[in-house]
Amino acid sequence: MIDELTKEIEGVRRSFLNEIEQIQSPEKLAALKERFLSRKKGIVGQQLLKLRDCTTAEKPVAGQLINQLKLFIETELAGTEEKIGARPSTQEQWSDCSLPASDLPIGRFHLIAEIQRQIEELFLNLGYEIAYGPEVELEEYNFTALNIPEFHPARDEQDTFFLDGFDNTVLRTHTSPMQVRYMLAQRPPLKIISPGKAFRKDDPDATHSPCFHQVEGLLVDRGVNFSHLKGTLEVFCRSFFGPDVNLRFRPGYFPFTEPSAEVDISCFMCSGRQPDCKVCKGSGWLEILGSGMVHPQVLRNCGIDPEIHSGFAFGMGIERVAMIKFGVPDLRLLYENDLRLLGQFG
Ligand code: 2NL
Repeated sequence: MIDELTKEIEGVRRSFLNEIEQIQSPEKLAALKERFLSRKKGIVGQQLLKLRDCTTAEKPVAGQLINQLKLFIETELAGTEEKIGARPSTQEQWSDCSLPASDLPIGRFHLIAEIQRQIEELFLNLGYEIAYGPEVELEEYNFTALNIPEFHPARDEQDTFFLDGFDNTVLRTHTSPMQVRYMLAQRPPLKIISPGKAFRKDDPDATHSPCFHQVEGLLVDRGVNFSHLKGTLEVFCRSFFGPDVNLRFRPGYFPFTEPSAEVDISCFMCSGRQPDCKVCKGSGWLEILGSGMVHPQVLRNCGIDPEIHSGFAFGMGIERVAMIKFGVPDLRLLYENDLRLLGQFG
């Protein structure tokens, strides 16, 4: 039996060599490989089946012969693959596995998160604390304590998300309620910023989103006046937009501040010198903040005596700041997760 098998194997080896010598194309080589080595019907596999007819003594010898045949065929196939260019030569394949991997995609912060962090860092350096708060708020903290009267349009179902089945709760429409919580829990002096998500029932368009981001700031102490507000916002704006920007305070209205002011910065692109400037549309100014002195009633609502303490507050939309600083034309671009846009920042 062994003699017979040895002869047969030698026959297979010769016919394989004969065939492989003539092969020029990767396709033909693949077909040859399939014919000899395929698991079920391959010629080598057929030889293995013959082991069944061997005696126990013969089996190990016969098995070794067939394995040698298989190894021989595999080696020849690999050599020919290389010769006819079916795979790169070992030299071309050479690599230094101790080198760091290349082209691994590295994550980064979303532009909104990045700007939020920049603003946080800036105010931390000015000695402020950061107070994050819940996104589901009590109407009391979101509206009432902030002097927003019962029939103010913001309290309408059209404008705010109310929570079914949970009385007196809303998705916060600004981050101010966290500042109310902070005032109720702490004694002045206090210096905080409150960054985070806020929600309003707006249809999405180029400048609106039902979920957006805000940073608000609050400082309460003895003797705080409007010039402290101006100085603080000037330091912030010059650090954030550039040392040369100027500020313009226009009278405004918010229920929770009195007096209130809208704050513009001079255009960081053209400084007001280019009538066709794309950033400021030629006006020379960019509106970026709302601010004011905390309304005495708001202080009282939060357990602070306005005869002793006063404070200033301000708020800005992070999306708006992002769009202005980086020239993003449409708010929705920031939420579409298109890495061609998002990959440029952070
Ligand atoms: C804006 C304007 C502002 C405040 C937010 C505030 C908070 C408390 C008391 C008083 Cl607890 N004021 N926040 C004040 C003025 C303006 O935001 O345009 N935000 C995007």
